[in-house]
Amino acid sequence: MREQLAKIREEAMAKLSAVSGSAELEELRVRYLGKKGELTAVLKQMGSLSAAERPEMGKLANEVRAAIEEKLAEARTEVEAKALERKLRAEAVDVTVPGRAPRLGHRHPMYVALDEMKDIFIGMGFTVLDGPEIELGELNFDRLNAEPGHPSRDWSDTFYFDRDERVMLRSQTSPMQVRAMDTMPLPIRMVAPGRVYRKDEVDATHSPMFHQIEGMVIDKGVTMADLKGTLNTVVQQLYGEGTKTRFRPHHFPFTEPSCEMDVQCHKCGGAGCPTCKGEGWIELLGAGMIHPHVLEMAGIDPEVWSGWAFGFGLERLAMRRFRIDDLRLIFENDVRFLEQF
Ligand code: 2U9
Repeated sequence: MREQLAKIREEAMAKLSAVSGSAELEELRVRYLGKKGELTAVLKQMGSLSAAERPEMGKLANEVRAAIEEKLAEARTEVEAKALERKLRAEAVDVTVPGRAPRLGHRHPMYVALDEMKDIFIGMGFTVLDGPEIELGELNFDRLNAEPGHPSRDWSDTFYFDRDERVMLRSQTSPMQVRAMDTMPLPIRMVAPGRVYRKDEVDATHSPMFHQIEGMVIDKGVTMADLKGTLNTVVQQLYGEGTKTRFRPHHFPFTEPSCEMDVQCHKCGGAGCPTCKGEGWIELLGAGMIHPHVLEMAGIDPEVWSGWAFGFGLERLAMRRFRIDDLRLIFENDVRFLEQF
């Protein structure tokens, strides 16, 4: 038995000195110290020893176990250190290698124009609202005074989801004004930018999806003078101090009276040139005093409250601002085009 123990010790020491990985280490631990290990097997034979031999052999066996445990711990420390070193080497980063500069994008030119617009209105105390692009026909048409049979409700113009014309892709952002009237306390000053949809064929100036920004003010004693004053202020900020505007009468079902606003051509100063098609003026937006019936439908008393509203197309604004001559370029998302702004 003495020889057996000496052999186990010698062998274990040799094997543990040459161990190379943690799996092998575990294998050796089980082999020598495990329940079914070599040392346990020897100890099981203790019963056959004489009472005089037993303590001596027990002491020897314990020494062997202690020696193997110590060596095992030593080998484990070494294996772990080697593994850490390997990992560090594999994951090393050479901080002296020159970096690769990331290609930074920027806002789409139309959103540059939109953000500028939002800033101007926020500066005047307007709230910016966002709303659904899938709308109820009721909010998009009925509540805006566009009666059944109104040309804008035609199937050739509008994307409906059902035969009853109950659900549709909004054709204007105006339903957001209706939602505002239904939910916000008076007085209201709000703008609603967003996508709108109309069944237009794609060409240089048309797209079945485009963006609008519309706005509305409702308060006591609001008049056409407020409309003109506010929109003139917006134009001065957009196109510079001293930019001239003119208002022409127009018709919309949701405003009465209605008008369109032109800005004097920035290219020729009003003399007439290709940019303004010889007119000297460029159409910018539509506006008007909110129709009393539109206020009534929202439960707002037109004898007490009055308001004005406006709407314009964002693509046209961005195209003029950045001198883009084809609407399709705005939506194609060709980086070679977008990079220029
Ligand atoms: C409510 C009351 C009034 C919104 C308005 C316009 C005039 C207008 C178009 C111009 C070109 C949009 O991009 S475009 O197609 N819009 O001219 N929009 S007044 O008037 C409202 C809206 C909601 C309750």
